[in-house]
Amino acid sequence: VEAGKPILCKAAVARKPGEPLVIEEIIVAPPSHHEVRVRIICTSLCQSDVTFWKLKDLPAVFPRILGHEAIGVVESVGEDVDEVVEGDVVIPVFLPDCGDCADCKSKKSNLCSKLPFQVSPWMPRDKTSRFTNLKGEVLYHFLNVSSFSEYTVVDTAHIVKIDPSIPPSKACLLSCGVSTGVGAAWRTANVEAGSTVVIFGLGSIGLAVAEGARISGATKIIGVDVNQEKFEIAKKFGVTDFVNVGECGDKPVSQVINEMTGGGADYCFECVGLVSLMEQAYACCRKGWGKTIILGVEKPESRVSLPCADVLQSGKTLTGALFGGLKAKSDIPILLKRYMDKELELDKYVTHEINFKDINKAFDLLLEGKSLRCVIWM
Ligand code: CXF
Ligand code: ZN
Repeated sequence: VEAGKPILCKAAVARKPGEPLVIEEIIVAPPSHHEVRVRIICTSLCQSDVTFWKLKDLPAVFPRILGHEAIGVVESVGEDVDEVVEGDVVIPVFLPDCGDCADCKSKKSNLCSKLPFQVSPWMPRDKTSRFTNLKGEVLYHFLNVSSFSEYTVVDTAHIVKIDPSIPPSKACLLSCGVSTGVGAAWRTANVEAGSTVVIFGLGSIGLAVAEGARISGATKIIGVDVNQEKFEIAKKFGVTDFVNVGECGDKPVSQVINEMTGGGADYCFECVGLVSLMEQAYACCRKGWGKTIILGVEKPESRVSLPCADVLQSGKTLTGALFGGLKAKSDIPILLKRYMDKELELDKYVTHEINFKDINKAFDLLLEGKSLRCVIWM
């Protein structure tokens, strides 16, 4: 490969909704202004990849290169790039951090206003693609990363340079899911020692919230799920108590939790993406200071409905967060240090490791509920 020249490499292309990805030869254009071309070391599968892979709604965004949780090496840089050089190890992140705008400069926001986050099929700055195939067909980008390819192009606002001594299969987890959960407990909620926390949904995000709450010193961490088997796994992540939604009888789950906690939890996290659970979560955070944080992805047009009496009188807070409220460039290195200091545990999320050619296996495992994180080696 040579800087400034197109690269021919392999990518796993999503051609039709819900159908297995196809490994194809593709052409990756050189990075443009403020962009870097990255050789992916490994990537992992996040639920959002599956969500967009299944999406049938128009306008259909296929063929597309999915994947957004990854780690790689800078192969070449475009013009006006001084943050990284060829050979630097980087983590791509779906959420931008330009460092320049009012939001990026404020510690109160992680929602860059220079390159506002949107689920777009293009590069964020010039709204074009860097991917074509040998027939000249354009392949769409995904979440500003598209890591299911040996090489990808990412805007510098979406990369974080990291210490190269960190094991890649652990570091890549901080690119999306684990950071989102841990960050939600740490940055969005700011869970204090002694807190009571409730987590709705014990998938990777919920377990990462538990991890963040445990590190923050929460004493009671209640996991809520429909699958009893999740409790055993969740204990390793700090969950101390379990509520099986199927075993609440006639009681709404919020009532069960209000009874267990003597009036509600300090922090409730919704990690499924269901309006009904968002409402239940709000109903069982404590009056006066309870905070409910939504991380689950519902249909964008869905509406949450809250009793006005509670909104006015209860003093509760309801909020959501992208990427757990983390600022990618400054917070990922902190989380990596906490991993190196053996405070943050990442190894236990990696339930499977496979070769890139078997990428469809990662989809099967996640769909069957058999994996937390399946690391895919390029
Ligand atoms: C999600 C967050 C909500 C929008 C789509 C992407 N993040 C990563 O998986
Ligand atoms: Zn993700």
